[in-house]
Amino acid sequence: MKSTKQTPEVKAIAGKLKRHFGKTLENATREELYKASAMCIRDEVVDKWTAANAAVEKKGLKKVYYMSAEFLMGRAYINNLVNLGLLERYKTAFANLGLDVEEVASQERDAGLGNGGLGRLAACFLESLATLDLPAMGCGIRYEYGLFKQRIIDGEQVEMEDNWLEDGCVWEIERPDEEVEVHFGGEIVETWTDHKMKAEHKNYYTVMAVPYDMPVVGYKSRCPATLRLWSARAKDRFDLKSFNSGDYMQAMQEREAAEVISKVLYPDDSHEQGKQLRLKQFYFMTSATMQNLVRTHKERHGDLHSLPNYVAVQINDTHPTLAMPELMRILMDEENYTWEEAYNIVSRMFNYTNHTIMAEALECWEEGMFKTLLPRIYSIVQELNQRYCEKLNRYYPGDMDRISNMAIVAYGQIRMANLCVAVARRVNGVSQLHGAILKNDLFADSYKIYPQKYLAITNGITHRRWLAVANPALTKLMTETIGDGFIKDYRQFDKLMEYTEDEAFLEKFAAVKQQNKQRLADYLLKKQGIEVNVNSIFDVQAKRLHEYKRQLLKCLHILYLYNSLQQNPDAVTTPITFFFAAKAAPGYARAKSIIRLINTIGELVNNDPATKGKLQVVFIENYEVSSAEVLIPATDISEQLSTAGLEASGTGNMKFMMNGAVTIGTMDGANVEIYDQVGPENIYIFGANVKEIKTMQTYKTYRPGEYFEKNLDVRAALDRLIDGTLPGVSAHRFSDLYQSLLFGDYDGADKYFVLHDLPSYIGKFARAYKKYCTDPKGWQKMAAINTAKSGVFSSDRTITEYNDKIWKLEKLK
Ligand code: NBG
Repeated sequence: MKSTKQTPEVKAIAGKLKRHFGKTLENATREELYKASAMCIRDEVVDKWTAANAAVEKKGLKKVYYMSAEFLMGRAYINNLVNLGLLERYKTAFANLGLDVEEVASQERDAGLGNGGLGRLAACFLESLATLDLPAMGCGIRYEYGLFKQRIIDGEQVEMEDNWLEDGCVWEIERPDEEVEVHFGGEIVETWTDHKMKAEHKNYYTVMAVPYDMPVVGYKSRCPATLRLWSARAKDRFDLKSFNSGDYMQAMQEREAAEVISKVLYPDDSHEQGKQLRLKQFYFMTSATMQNLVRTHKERHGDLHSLPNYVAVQINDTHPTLAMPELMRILMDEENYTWEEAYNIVSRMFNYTNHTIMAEALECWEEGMFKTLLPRIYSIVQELNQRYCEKLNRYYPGDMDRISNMAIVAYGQIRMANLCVAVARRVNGVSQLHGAILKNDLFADSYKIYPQKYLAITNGITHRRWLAVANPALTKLMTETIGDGFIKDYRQFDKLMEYTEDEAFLEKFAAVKQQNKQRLADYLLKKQGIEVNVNSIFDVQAKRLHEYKRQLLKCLHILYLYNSLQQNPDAVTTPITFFFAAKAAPGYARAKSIIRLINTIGELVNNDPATKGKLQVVFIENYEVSSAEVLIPATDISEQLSTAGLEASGTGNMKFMMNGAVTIGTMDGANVEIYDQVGPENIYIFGANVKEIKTMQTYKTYRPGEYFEKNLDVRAALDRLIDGTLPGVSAHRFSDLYQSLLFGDYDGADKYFVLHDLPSYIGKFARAYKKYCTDPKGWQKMAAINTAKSGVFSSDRTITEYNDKIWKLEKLK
């Protein structure tokens, strides 16, 4: 390491190295350099954050609490530098030390406290809130283990623990002074005085909730957001009494039992499991947040009646639902408010976002378990239910079917979505299509009573991370072309439209893509030892593995191309690399089989002389935020294949579009709005739309067998799953997948309509392929239009809408 010019940053880093590690610039490890420099950056962040918190408090500004069981933050280092406007200085500092800032930054572990879209959306929202100077706090759980790390061994997914806190996290600040008690179990004793019931919770056990704060800085703004994550601890960290009496196991067990609550993020995406611990986790984070919020408000304003003027709460899917009955409990049992007073406050403060209509993801808790674990919350939920059903009976007199469908408690189950819909002030969907499905389908009966409750706010992504951080080459080109105003103001993306006919610009745009393809190739060589052809088309499907997202459809398409090449070597001229990146929930056997299938198809096409060099299948291991940042900017074709009506929005689709990929997709979720932005000539739409799917469902007219019989291409592709020609697996390995496509799980049809949409997909892909091969200029123009039209998918737009329509926060000036 050469140590030459001492910039202020170099000096600061040297100072931290000396004080915290007893090292110098010359003998520090890369990891220590990362930590020392991150500490310098953190100082800047914390200065800003402390000042902003004081200013927000002084001015008494309203704040949004964004409650979420997941925050998929990824790395913070480069993002913080970009947002603080310090990237160039740190680049120079490390260049002086003979190092590359990106390389240092890659020492940071991803904060992977989320599964997919829902958790990443929460992370994007915090960054936009900060950039827009809107006072905000994200509230969740400080899982000791994030989402599992995925390894692929012999083609199969293997899960490893993600011990992300092992070496500490530079960005978090522990707040022991703000810890609170959370109570579980026990029983409720009711006493009546003057016609007023007092509920007392007895014989409960206590878990301590300790907050850790992580400031999230915005881009050139004043008001960093706070991500507050709660960590569970035993009340007595160490019970000396039982230890001394020789009862070591007892002492250790109690501690373990408490701390297990924040041990691990549930790695399921739309699939439920581990019920009781999950319920504990959700109550833990909601109770801690509500107690904290009440305490803060009382300190500042005394009276809690004014809470809704100072606080808006957004519930991210149903996981934090219990915050509503929990606040009722605090107001009634601890603050002596009447039911009516408490309900009045709660029903004005809370709003609920629904993120999926998949039935298995709409949380229900078994009544018995709920009552045992949370007896007081149970009685409040019962009362909420009773009053709600009485109200419903006035709208739908005697219509018991409808009322029991809408009830909060029915058939021994407590239904979180119904509780949200009953109590929350606003209920929103995450794309226009999804919002309409909520109104007309999922919550139709409630919508008829409370139409003013419902709205749709299309998701967004922060273009600081997904463009400025992830794609510096494109950011530079855009800055040279239209100035850097777009980084703060998403509306300025549109200025690029002027250049989409400009040959010189398009050439540079293509060069940027090429550079990013090379970057991905280097990354894969280093990480997985895989070589990819940077002169091939990069076709990417990256998202959680789920049947409704239809990775299987893509598999069948590749088998179709493979079959075509066996007969006609000219069927593929320009080579194509198919990238898949996906984690499957560990308990979701079929999803794991699909991963195995992808890798098996890879083995087939990557090694067959007829396809080698023309088709390549690459499975990117352990898809996470930091790998997405390398993958997305390198993509030519973005695969968005969900069955119409099932993907609530999608946000990956927006990231790809922004980075100049052309979408091939169904009319689903936000794809519909991408289509509206770019126009039919700049997107490839295939397959059945929502209406057509509905018709097939209603009249049961979908018969997969017919596609199999009549379409020889479909049949030949599908037959590969069971005819013994796939390498390395027995002929039975994929018979379940085969069956699922032909017969489904019930009703004799696959509920994801894969074979129905496959011929249409094959046709559309062929059109896209032809365009890419025969009209490269035309393709570049399409790609550039996609970037130019992506501004509206910035989460700055999304957050502005939430604020205008729901939260009504005032900016910190
Ligand atoms: C996901 C949807 C996506 C959507 C994100 C963010 C869940 C439960 N839902 O379509 O599947 O983009 O939420 O809203 O993760």
